Amino acid sequence: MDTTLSREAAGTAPGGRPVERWTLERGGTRVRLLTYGGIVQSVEVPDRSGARGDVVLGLGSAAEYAACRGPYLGALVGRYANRIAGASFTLDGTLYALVPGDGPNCLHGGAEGFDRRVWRAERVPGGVRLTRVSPAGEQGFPGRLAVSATYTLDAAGALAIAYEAAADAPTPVSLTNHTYWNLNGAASGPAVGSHELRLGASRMTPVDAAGIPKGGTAPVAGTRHDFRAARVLDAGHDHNFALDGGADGGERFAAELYAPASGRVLTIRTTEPGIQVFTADSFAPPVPFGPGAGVALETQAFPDAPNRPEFPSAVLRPGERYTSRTTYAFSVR
Ligand code: FUC
Repeated sequence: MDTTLSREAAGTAPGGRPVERWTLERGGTRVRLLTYGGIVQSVEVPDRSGARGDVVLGLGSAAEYAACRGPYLGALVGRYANRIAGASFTLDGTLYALVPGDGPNCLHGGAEGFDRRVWRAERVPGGVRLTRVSPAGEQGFPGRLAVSATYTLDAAGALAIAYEAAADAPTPVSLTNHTYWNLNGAASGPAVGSHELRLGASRMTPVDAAGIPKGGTAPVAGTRHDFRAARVLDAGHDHNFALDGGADGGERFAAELYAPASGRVLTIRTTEPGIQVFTADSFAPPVPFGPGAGVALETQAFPDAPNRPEFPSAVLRPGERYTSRTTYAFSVR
């Protein structure tokens, strides 16, 4: 059986544009997403005993998401996920100034990033495709960018998010989804301390106090960043890991998150070179979740790659096609 799809009106975004909520269901998984910000609002999957529960941190309406922007709950992040130092970069000899926000740096595409936009939705086999055009100069980024994000469920209930983009001028592009996971359920208490994490990363990108890469990558061996073997998720992580495995454009293992209490397992595979692990330590009111309530696992290009020639290139040029795919598979043990 293919994915069951339904849509309903879900209020309006700031500015008055109508928002839709789409529900996708297949193979034991039910996903709700909003056309506002491409937000993954809920993901319900069975626990060890077969009881379905919501394993992401979500809110009710588009207005609630708009008012609670800081954490990027469940959002589609772009045009460039993570930080660009000094909110500027030089490409082909031209200096571009972006909209800062995280101090002097650009974070997650600027003050009005892809997470603040209403996307157009259409049915596709297995799920729904969101599209929008990011005009040239949006938040300071060069070139008009036509973007799509396609959310599908497979027969086993795995969620795939596939991104595509094309530009009419060279531009950095890095798209991700900013869902916070708590496999014991959103209301169960902290994910930190109650989950085990394993990463397919033997190196990470060291950063300064503002989260800006210092340059190059460093081995995780012997540091608190070593998740090569599963271990209990501790607090204090907001770092990008350089994923091991082939650079042939195929998906590689990124992360396995396991909650012993519920038995739920999330396995993430991606075509991206990096994954940011953020343990939500900074959550405080008015964010309606406590510190460590969930963990964000953001597949992405490396932070500040537009200013870091040693990092894998994140530049899309006219005539090329940006493609990125991440799968979130659910199981129990
Ligand atoms: C992650 C972090 C940032 C930020 C954001 C909400 O991407 O890297 O520090 O707090 O989430």
